[in-house]
Amino acid sequence: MDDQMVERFLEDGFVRIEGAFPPRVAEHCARLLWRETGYDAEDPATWKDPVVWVQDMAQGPFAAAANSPVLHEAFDALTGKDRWQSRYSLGSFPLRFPHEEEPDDAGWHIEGSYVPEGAPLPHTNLRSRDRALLMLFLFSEITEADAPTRIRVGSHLDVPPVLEPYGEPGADFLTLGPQVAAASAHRPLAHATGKPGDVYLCHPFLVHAAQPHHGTRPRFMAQPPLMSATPHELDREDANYSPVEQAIRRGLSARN
Ligand SMILES: O=C(O)CCC(=O)C(=O)O
Repeated sequence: MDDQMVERFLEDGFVRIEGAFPPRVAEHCARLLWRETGYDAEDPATWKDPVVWVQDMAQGPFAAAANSPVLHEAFDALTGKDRWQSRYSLGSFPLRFPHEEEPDDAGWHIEGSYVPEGAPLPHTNLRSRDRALLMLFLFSEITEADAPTRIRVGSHLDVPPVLEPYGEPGADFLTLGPQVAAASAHRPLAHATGKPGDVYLCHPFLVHAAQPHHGTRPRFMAQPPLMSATPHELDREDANYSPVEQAIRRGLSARN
């Protein structure tokens, strides 16, 4: 993670770390994920739904994937040293299978990051309470034909002005979805393609979407958060802003 990569993260809202964890570890994770689906990897007739969601996986290979030295270095560089929480499991796996049927979860959105007391849905606020990054961990070979996540390049800069009026309570992802989709419609498109072991580190406000899978090879990916260890600050006396915070400030000042 050098200065050029940090600058790319600020401008595009994401960086791809190739070989962030060993392909052998990815293979082991994929085997454990197949077991969760109940499908037979060798028999497409058993792949009955377009998407199977798997939640938290805490076996050794998942902890290993999340804790490679190169990822820790990147977490420090993007969110600030000691400002993120280690994680020893991975969660939120949308496993996508080639299918005639369209999935019902392919709209443009940003992730919710915390659930306020009594609220039914996760919220996001301007200072990205609790969430330091959105991460995409790749466990299968993903080309454009394998339903890669769609990303609007630079869209993280369009989101702060959308969030600002909601103040500290923020808003839930159903309220925000159509607004962030409209605010980022002009952005160019990228696809989260790559090899098993690659990881995309994304700004929490990056606007992204799934897509139907009309290829042949199941797509195995996780999109867990990196949680913050300390609250993000948008007004620091010492100006020691992390790139995540700098990008939020950039998004607000571009609007003014
Ligand atoms: O499956 C994908 O490509 C992305 C899924 C996603 O962004 C989500 O459901 O939050």
